[in-house]
Amino acid sequence: MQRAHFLQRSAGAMLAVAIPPFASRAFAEDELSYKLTSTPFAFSPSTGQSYPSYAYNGFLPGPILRARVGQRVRIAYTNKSGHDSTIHWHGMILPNAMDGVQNVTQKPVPPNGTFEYAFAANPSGTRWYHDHYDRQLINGLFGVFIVEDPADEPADAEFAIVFHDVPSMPSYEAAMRGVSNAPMTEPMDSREMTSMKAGDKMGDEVGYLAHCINGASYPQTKTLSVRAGSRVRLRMLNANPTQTKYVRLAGHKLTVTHTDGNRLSVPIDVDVVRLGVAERIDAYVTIAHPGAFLLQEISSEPTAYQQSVVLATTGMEHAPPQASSMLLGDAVVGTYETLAGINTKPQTYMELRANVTQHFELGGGRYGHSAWTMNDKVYPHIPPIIVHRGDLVRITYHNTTDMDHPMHLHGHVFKITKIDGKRLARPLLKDTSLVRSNGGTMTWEFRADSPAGRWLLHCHNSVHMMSGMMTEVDYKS
Ligand SMILES: [Cu+2]
Repeated sequence: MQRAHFLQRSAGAMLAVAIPPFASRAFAEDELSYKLTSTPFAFSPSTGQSYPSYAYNGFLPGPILRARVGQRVRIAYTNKSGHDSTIHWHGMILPNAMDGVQNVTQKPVPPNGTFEYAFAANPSGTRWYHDHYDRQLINGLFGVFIVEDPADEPADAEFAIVFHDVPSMPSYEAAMRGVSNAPMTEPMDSREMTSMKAGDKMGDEVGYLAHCINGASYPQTKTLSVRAGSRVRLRMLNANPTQTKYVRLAGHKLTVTHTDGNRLSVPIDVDVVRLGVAERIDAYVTIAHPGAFLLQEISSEPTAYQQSVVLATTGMEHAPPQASSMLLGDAVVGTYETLAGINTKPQTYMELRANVTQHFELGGGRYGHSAWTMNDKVYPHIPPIIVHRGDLVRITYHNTTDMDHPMHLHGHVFKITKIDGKRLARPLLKDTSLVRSNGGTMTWEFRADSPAGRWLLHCHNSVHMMSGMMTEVDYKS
């Protein structure tokens, strides 16, 4: 009891500083206990600003939760948010009743109600947790959940980097009706921007009032202390509900080792990391020399500089930091194709002999309309994919809309095997993946070997999810 209380009090404070090595005592325990309490929260990312939000244990983002892989975890949740609420453990494979989806896997936790989540932490990697009600998710109820893998390359320092933003709620409401006037924010020379045609009326973007890393806007983000020559691990999460983030560390390449917490078979060096909504990237970097370096979002949004944090070596904390261009230029961007390679010899690839196949046409999003569809239907009218334990499942997508869709499957890790007709050389292990706009296609493969139940399959863009782009993978015995 005392220990859980300690974790509740101390965990959040760790967020802006290096993640300390997991205490050997905690590592050895059979079971870890955490307490999470959601409350309304006045969020102040910069002096003089205050936005009505929510927080877990008084922290936004919530405390970093950690466990060793396979360790039993109990999380006692108390809902003081004032609204119905649940917690979803994103990227975890756990009993279906613990998945935290209101009215699908559990009854909503009512205001002042409690619920105990209990499961074994699996699989290893950078996972996260968040409320499954959109208003609370987009306004602060999210945090990182690290499942330690003892086989990972050791690092001299480790930081969780959460990219999050304060939504303009009128803009969010307008986007739900398809009449928002918020602009796209990808880098000016990105594929998304250059494929725009003059006069394109989006209507579906959400405007943001502040851009943050780990609970603050630059220059008030807390500087991360590093040593020259040290090997640093960054566990990055895009907790923004609608926007893809491009991220660069000035003067350094980033070595990507994990996508959504799952280890790449070959680490890949990139200049720019791309993080779709809800995605995680783990990257290692060796600090080249003494200095101060800006880790920043690359974007066409005029206030994007707020989403920056300085990595500084001792004595350089107050030096003007080295920064990056807001254009991609000829930078190597960590797209799926960059991370996985393209297979030029398709005959060498053993295709999964799927016995369950499902194709989805992703549609909707017309100006002035609210519907986002899968095969022309909206949730709950989209027939679920029915599987039996042991089935080999292939899902294909064709995105006919003008926005990328970060499609997320609960309770499973799938492989991306094919993008836009090209086979990946080293299929990527993911729980969320961007299906490219304007005709993009993608193939997922996975074995249905998760616990039985109803697992949501949906777009993680909150506007799209709430406007119908959601179905289920349901296990039948
Ligand atoms: Cu979407």
